Amino acid sequence: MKISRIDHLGIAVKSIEEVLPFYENVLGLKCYAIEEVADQKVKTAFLKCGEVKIELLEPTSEDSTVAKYLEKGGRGVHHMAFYVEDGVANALAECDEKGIRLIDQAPRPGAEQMMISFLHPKSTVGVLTELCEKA
Ligand code: CMX
Repeated sequence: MKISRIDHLGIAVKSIEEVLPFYENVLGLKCYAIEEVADQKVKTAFLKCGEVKIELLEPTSEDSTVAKYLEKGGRGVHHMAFYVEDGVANALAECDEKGIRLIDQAPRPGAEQMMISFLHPKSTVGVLTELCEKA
C-alpha cells in the first residue's frame, strides 16, 4: 500500500464543548468543522495543525465504541489515521494477506467525505489504526 501521510489523530473526549477551549485558546488551533458520523456513533470536531488534522471524538450513544473506550478509562489519543493513496480496499486486502486483524472488511463512510477502515490494535502494536481515502 502507498501511505502518503498521517491524515489525523483521533482524540476521545466526553464533551467537545468542554475541550475545545484548550485547543483553540491555548494551542491556538482553529476548529473548522463539526460533523456527526452516524455510522460510527460519534460527533467529531476537526482542527488543522499544519498538514495533520486533530479529530475530537465525542460519543453520541452509550453503545458507541468511543463511549466504551472512555468508560474503560481510555483517554487522549484513540487512533491514528493514515491516508492511503492507492485505495483502502487494496490496503485491507494486503493487511489481510499479511495476517493483520481487520475490524472492517470493507471501507465505510467516515467524516469529511472519507472512506475509512480500522485495523485492530491487537495486531497493530497497540495503536488503533485507521486507513482512509477521499470518497
Ligand atoms: N487503542 C488501543 N487499544 C484499544 C483501543 C484503542 N482505541 N480500544 C480498545 N483497545 C484495546 C482494549 O484495551 C483491549 O485490550 P485488552 O484486551 O488488553 O484489555 C482490546 O483492545 C480489546 O478491547 P475490547 O474492549 O474487548 O474491545 P472493544 O469492544 O472495546 O473494541 C475496538 C475495540 C478497537 C475493536 C473498537 O473500538 C472498534 O471497533 N474501533 C473501530 C471503530 C472506531 O473506533 N470508531 C470511532 C472513530 C470513528 C471516526 O474516527 O470517525
